[in-house]
Amino acid sequence: MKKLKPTEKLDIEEILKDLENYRPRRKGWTWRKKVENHKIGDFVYKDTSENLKNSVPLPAAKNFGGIDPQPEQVITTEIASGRFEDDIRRMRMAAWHGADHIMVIRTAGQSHFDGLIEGTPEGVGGIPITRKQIRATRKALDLIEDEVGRPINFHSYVSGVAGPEIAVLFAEEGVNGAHQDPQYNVLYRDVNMLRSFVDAAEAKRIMAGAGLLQIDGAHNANATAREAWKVMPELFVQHAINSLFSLKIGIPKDRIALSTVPPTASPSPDIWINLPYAVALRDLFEGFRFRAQQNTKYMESSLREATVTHTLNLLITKLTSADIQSTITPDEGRNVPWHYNNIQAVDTAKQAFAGMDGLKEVVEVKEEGYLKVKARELKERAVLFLEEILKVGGYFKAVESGFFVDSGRYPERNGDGIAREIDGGVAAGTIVPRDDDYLAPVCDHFGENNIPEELEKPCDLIGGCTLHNPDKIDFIDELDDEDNVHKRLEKNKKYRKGNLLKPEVEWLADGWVNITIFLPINQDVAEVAALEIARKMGLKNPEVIHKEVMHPAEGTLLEVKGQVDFDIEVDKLRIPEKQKPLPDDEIREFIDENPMRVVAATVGKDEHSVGLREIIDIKHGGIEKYGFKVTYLGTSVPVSKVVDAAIETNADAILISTIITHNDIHRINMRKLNDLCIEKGIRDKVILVAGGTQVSNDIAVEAGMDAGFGRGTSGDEVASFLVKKKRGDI
Ligand code: B12
Repeated sequence: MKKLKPTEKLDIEEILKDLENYRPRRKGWTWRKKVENHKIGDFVYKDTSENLKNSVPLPAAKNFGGIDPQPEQVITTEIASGRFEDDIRRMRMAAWHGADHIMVIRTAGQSHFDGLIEGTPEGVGGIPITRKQIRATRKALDLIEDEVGRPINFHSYVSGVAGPEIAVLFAEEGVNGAHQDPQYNVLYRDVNMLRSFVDAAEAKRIMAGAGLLQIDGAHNANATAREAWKVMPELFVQHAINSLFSLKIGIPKDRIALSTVPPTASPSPDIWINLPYAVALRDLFEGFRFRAQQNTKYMESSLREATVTHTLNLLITKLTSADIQSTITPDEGRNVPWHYNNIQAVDTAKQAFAGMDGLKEVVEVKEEGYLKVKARELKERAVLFLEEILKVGGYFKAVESGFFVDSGRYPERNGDGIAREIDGGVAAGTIVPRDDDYLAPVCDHFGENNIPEELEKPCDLIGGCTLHNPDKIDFIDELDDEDNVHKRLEKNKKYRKGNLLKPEVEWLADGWVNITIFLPINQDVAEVAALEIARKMGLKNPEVIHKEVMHPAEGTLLEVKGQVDFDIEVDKLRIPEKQKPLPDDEIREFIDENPMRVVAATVGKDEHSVGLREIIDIKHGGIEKYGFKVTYLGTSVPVSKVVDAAIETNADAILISTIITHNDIHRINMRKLNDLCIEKGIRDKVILVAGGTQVSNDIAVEAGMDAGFGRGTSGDEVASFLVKKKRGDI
C-alpha cells in the first residue's frame, strides 16, 4: 500500500482494496516512550515523550520555533461519527495533533446482538463493529502511524452478549485495547449476571493472549449517579472487582487500566473533592494503570465551560500521574461530537500538559493533613462496602439488593440503585456446563479443556486456529446491498474526487456550519430571533445549540447550527498566489546597488510598536539587515507627519502600522495616507505599505496601499516586496 503524503487526502477506495488479504502488522498495546530531560527547541522538558515525525503544533508554537512537545501520557480521542470512512479522516487529523489511542464507539444497541455482524452498515452514535470496518480502520491507522512516526492504539468495546466473539475478532484484527467489564453489562445493559461474568472470563483470556490493554467501566457509575461525587466509594469497589477478576484470568497488571473520572466539576470545589479521590485510588491500586477520563456529567452546551472542566481534570492527572489521558470533545453535551472538536480536545490536553511540564518537581501533593485524612476516609468506606457485599452473600446478591449506582454516600443508601435478578436479564439461562471430556482445539480459551499435555498449543490439533493462522478467517465483505460504504462513497464522490466543496462537521459534505450570535434581548426572545436570523442567512434546519445569559435584560449569546445547500466550485475560486520571498543575497545585492530609504511609523493614536519593530529591526531579521535605511518615527504619529518625513528624506517607501481597527480606523488611516501622498505629489514615487493584525493585502490595496501584511509577517517578505516593486516586477 502506497505511503500517505501529507499534502494528499486519504484514499478510501485504496484502503478498501484487497482488504480480505490485509493482516495487522502488530498486536497488543504500545505505551509512549518517555524521554528524560528532553531538549525541544530552546527548552528542556521533564515529562515528555518522543517527538512526532509529522504533526500540527499548537497555534502559539510559531513563537517558539514551531515546537510540538508530546506529553508522556498516551492521549485518547473517542470517535463516533457512525461512518467508518469519515471516522478514519478524523483519526488522521487527531493523530497529527497528538492522539495515539483512538477509541471507536459502537453503534447503539450492539451489546444486545448475540453474534457478530458483517459489512459496513452505518451506525447510530458510533459504527457497527464488524470485521470489515475494523480491518479497514486498522489498515488506515497503520498508514497514519507511519506518517506521524508513532504507533497508534486502536480501541473499542468488548461487551454485550457477543463479548467473547468480539474479543476474538479484536485479537485477530490487531485491535490494541478494549473496554471489558462484566459489571457494565449487568448494570447498564441488563445482560444476565451469570452470563456476563462467564463471557467476561472468556473475553479477558483472549484479550490477555493478544496483549490488549483492558479498560474497565467504573466511570459509568459517576455518569449515572445524580450526585456523582457521592458514589466515590462504590467506584473503588467496581474497580476492585474487575481488576482482580482480570488478574486472576491472566491479564498482567500493566495491561489493566482503571477508568477513572474526577467525579465532580466546578463550580463545586473541584480539586478539594477530586484530588483526594485520585490520591486514594492510586494508593489502593498500586501497579495497575490509570486511564484518566474527563468529566462529562455536568457538561451542557458551553464549549468554554467544558474546556475549563477538562483543564482542571488535566491538573489532577498531572498531580497524580495517570498513564492514559482520555479526551472528550467539548461539544459532547450538545451534539454528536464534531470532528474539529475531537482535535480541540486533544489540543487542550497537549497544551495543558506542555504548560504543566515539570510540575511535580516544583509542587508536591501533601502527604499529611486534609488529603491524607480524606483519602483514608474514602478507602475505609470502600472497604466497608466490600465487607457488606460478603455479608449479604457475595456480588450477585449485592446486585440483587440494589447496592450499585445508589446515589447515597456509602454507607448511606438512597434506595435508587440498579437492581438485577440472578436469573433475569438478556440471555438468562444460556450457560451450558462443559462435559467432563470437553475439548476445544483453540488457543486462549478460558477454563476446563482436555488438551493433550504434549501439545505446544491447543490449536496444533487442527493445524492452527484463527489467532495463529489468519488464513482460516472467513472474510465476509458485505451483506446489505444498500447500507454499505460503497453506496455511500458513490453518493459523495463529487466531493471526494471532484471539484466541489461543502462544509462538514461529521460526515463529508454534510453542510453543517455554526454561527455565533449575540442579541441584546432576553433569552426567550433571543432564541426565536436567532433562528429567524439563521433562516434569513439561508441556513437550512437551523437549531440553537447553545444559549447563555449575559444579563437577563441586556443580552444573550447564542450558537446556531444550520446547513448550507450549495456547493463551492474549487476551480472557480481565485486563490491569491503565495509570494515567495527573494533569496537574502538577491535583496542585499539590489539594495547595495539601489539604496532605498524608508519612513516607518505606527499611525493615528496607536501605541502598538512591537509588530512594526519586528519588520524593521535588524535583531528580529527586519529589513534593516538588508541595508534599507529606515527613519522610524515612533508610535501615535499623525499621517501628515509621516508624509512630511517621507518628503524630507526623499523616501522610496512608507511603512505604516495600524493595529487598532475599531471603527475601521485602520482603513481610514490607509486612505488618508494615500490621499495625502497624491495631494503632495509624491504618490508616483513612493511605495505605500501597511501592516497590522487585521490588515490583509486585499483590504490595504482597496484602501490605496501598494500592499498590506497581516499577522505573522516577517521582514524578508516585506523586503522582497519592496525590491520587486522598485524593480518593476509587480
Ligand atoms: C502588546 C499589546 C499591547 C501593548 C503594546 C506595547 C507596544 N509597545 O507595542 C499595550 C499594553 C501598550 C497595549 C495597549 C493597548 N491595546 Co493592545 N495589545 C497588545 C497585544 C497583547 C500584542 C500585540 C503584539 O505586540 N503582538 C506581537 C506582534 C509581533 O504582532 P503584530 O502586532 O500582529 O505584528 C505583526 C503583523 O501584524 C505585521 N505588522 C504589524 N505592523 C506592521 C506594519 C508593517 C508596515 C508591516 C509590513 C507589517 C506589520 O507584522 C508583525 C510581525 O509579524 C495584542 C493582543 C494580541 N495577542 O495580539 C493587543 C491588542 C493589539 N491591543 C488592543 C487594544 C484595544 C489595546 C488598547 C486600546 C487597550 C486599551 N483600551 O487601553 C491599548 C491601546 C493603546 C494605544 N493607544 O495604542 C487590541 C486591538 C483590537 C483591535 N484590532 O482594534 C488587541 C488585539 C487586544 C484585543 N484583542 O483587544 N497593547
